[in-house]
Amino acid sequence: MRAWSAPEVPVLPVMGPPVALHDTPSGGLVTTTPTGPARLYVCGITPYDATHMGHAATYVGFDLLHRAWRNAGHDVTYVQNVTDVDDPLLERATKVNIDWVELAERETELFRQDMSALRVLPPAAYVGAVESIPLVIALIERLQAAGSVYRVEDDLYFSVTADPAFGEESTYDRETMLRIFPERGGDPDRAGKRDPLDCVVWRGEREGEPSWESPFGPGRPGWHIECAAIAMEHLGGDFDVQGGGSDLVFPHHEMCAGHAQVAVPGTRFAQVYAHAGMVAYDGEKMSKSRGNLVFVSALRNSDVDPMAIRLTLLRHHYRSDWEWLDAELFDNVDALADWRRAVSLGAGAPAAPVVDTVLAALADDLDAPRALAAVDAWVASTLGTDGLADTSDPHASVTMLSLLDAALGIRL
Ligand code: 5CA
Ligand code: ZN
Repeated sequence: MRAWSAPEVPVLPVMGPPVALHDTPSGGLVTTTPTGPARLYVCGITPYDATHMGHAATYVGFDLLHRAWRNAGHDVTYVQNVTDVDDPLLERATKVNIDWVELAERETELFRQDMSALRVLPPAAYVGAVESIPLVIALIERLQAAGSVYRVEDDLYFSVTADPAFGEESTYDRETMLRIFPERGGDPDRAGKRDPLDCVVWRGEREGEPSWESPFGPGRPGWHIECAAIAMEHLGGDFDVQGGGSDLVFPHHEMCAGHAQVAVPGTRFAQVYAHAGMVAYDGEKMSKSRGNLVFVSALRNSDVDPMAIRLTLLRHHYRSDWEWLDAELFDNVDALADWRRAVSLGAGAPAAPVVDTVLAALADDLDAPRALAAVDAWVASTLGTDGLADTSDPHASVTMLSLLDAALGIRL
């Protein structure tokens, strides 16, 4: 599948520090140590509706990781999927009476435009579930060979007990897993399952649903096996970071890890599992199923500067849960105007210390709010809003422009 076009990113004259990231399984900070290109997988959209601020916050968050690695001297191999066949997509297509393929293509294209506008660096491989069906079939065959797959009517299930490390990604106890599983696509009560937590890897054909031929009969891929197959194919085992929103901690990332670890015993799926917080609106998690959405494209259509949207997202640490407030967007439109005024002066307050602070903050679990505080302070000193204007650095504007672009993805 085609990704979106890459924005130009300035190369900074100084190298950023190694990047540390919060890891869900260990609950602590882990310094990433890529050997060769840093390998990142971030779970992509299910394209049945437009990109909302929750999606945008997650992808902008992991874009900071992409940029921090590049600024630390690493090449980055970034892979993202598109869940272009799954229950919610098919349900929406039926509801609005449009062909599911057309719906998926339309919303994926809108997502590309939203990501470009927000200056999110594109993945090197942008991979759909449908085009990955041969990979999914091959992975299911490996799981079958390992004895971890069984049939319930026309569906194939993965035995979670086949992975000795099952549960280590989320660290949830069984009771918590059983509570969350049905809320996120699981079917604990299905008769014939060996363990209520076992998940579907191949869903046999249902009337009115699309299906593909396979050695297990016609059907379509389960959700978790899609990401496991795509990540293993495009990144190999034990890649650096598996990312997504915190709603994917369980079952999605646990099951992906389980599939990969049973297919290739003795390996880990990913070294670090990183999760972005949930963005709410009107007091509840912003989600397509609840309908409490603020769309990136709607704001763009109302001539909101995408950089103001990005700045608003960056004001919140990627791991925190927060609520989208329109007032914050307006504040950030004003802040950007101040930033632009400051960099238009040429000279300004010393920029080198800001470079160090911003790179250090971002390498420390992508602490964008701390980085932005340093930028705001530089703007205030340069404009003299906190006293006398400081113009002691003749090259300040040039330095700041490339720093904001390279590290934060804000192009003024
Ligand atoms: N296609 C699957 C992943 S394989 C999926 O979860 N799609 S999604 O469209 O529902 O979400 C896309 C990405 O946005 C996921 O990483 C998800 O964790 C994240 N996300 C969804 N809702 C929110 C939200 N309210 N706040 C932050 N991130 C969110
Ligand atoms: Zn995924």
